[in-house]
Amino acid sequence: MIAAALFSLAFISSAAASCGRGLTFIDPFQFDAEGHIPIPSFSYGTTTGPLNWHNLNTTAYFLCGNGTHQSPILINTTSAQVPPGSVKLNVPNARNASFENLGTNVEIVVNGTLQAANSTWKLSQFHFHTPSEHRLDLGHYEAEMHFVFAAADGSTKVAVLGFFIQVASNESTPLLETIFAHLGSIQTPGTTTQLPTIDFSSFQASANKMAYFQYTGSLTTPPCTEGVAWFLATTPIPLKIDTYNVLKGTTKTNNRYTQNLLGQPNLLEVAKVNL
Ligand SMILES: *[C@@H]1O[C@H](CO)[C@@H](O)[C@H](O)[C@H]1NC(C)=O
Ligand SMILES: *[C@@H]1O[C@H](CO)[C@@H](O)[C@H](O)[C@H]1NC(C)=O
Ligand SMILES: *[C@@H]1O[C@H](CO)[C@@H](O)[C@H](O)[C@H]1NC(C)=O
Ligand SMILES: *[C@@H]1O[C@H](CO)[C@@H](O)[C@H](O)[C@H]1NC(C)=O
Ligand SMILES: *[C@@H]1O[C@H](CO)[C@@H](O)[C@H](O)[C@H]1NC(C)=O
Ligand SMILES: *[C@@H]1O[C@H](CO)[C@@H](O)[C@H](O)[C@H]1NC(C)=O
Ligand SMILES: CC(=O)N[C@H]1CO[C@H](CO)[C@@H](O)[C@@H]1O
Ligand SMILES: [Zn+2]
Repeated sequence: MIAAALFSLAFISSAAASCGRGLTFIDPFQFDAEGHIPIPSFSYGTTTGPLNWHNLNTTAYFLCGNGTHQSPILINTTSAQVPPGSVKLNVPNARNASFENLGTNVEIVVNGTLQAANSTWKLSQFHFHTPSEHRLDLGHYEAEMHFVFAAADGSTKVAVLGFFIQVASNESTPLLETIFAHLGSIQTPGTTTQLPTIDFSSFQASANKMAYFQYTGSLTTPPCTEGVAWFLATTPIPLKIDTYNVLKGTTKTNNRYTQNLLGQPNLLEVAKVNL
């Protein structure tokens, strides 16, 4: 058993980040020789899952096991917020955007900007977790969407704009319905499809009217980089149940467990000491 585990660890290559995908200072983007997207070495399974990410590369993934400002976290209705108008998302209509199955999640690569926390940020991609990663008043939502940004000034600062997604029988979010209609084309990890023009105007108009929970945490996937400016919409967005089932059938379970309070020892350190 141990020999088998060591054997498979020997084949784990360099860092491949899902949440940080496209941030070249974290995860240099490249296709393999066949034009497929390389699949990350970490997973949401057992020995390569979130409890053991730090051991997949104790140098590169050190913070996954030892960071003290890790995400996701428990949020509650009294957590710090920025009011409506503090966050301005601007995503022009995207033509021929790539929709990619990274194995650990599905992402859409589009251009756009965010203005928040007195800074301008450049959109790298957005992707989905099922169920949600953050929990509100202890409860998960069915999914969570992450728009990932790099600082526009060229520094290595990262921001994530997150939205809880709640299933509904009577309403949905047109942007999500448009995108998820193409999930059937990327069922195989490593595959990609091109999307027809996507119109973000109504989604961003409503996003720009929302209040956001705000805190500084980390990427929720290896290398679990800290100093990430998080903005999480206080209002969930709806998704039709049937569409949600197609998303979940593709992404399966891809949420990291909630981490310790900001500034407190990493939960794995706490468990190690007390085990
Ligand atoms: C761990 O990550 C470092 C830095 O990214 C890299 O140089 C090294 O090859 C990785 N080690 C393994 C075993 O993958
Ligand atoms: C709400 O969250 C804050 C910040 O994490 C925490 O200090 C507070 O104890 C929480 N309150 C409840 C009722 O859970
Ligand atoms: C769409 O993007 C793909 C991949 O980047 C490219 O091969 C193709 O030529 C593009 N099509 C159009 C109409 O721009
Ligand atoms: C994003 O911008 C780059 C550079 O201007 C352009 O080549 C690319 O086609 C744009 N992508 C989309 C989806 O519009
Ligand atoms: C943005 O700038 C204003 C004015 O300088 C300041 O009061 C505010 O605290 C800043 N907000 C953030 C999130 O840095
Ligand atoms: C859908 O149903 C929910 C729960 O009953 C309700 O809160 C919401 O307003 C309804 N939405 C529409 C568009 O009818
Ligand atoms: C190797 C290392 O730096 N370990 C640290 C991990 O974090 C705990 C506190 O949470 C420190 O006590 C350890 O020294
Ligand atoms: Zn994410």
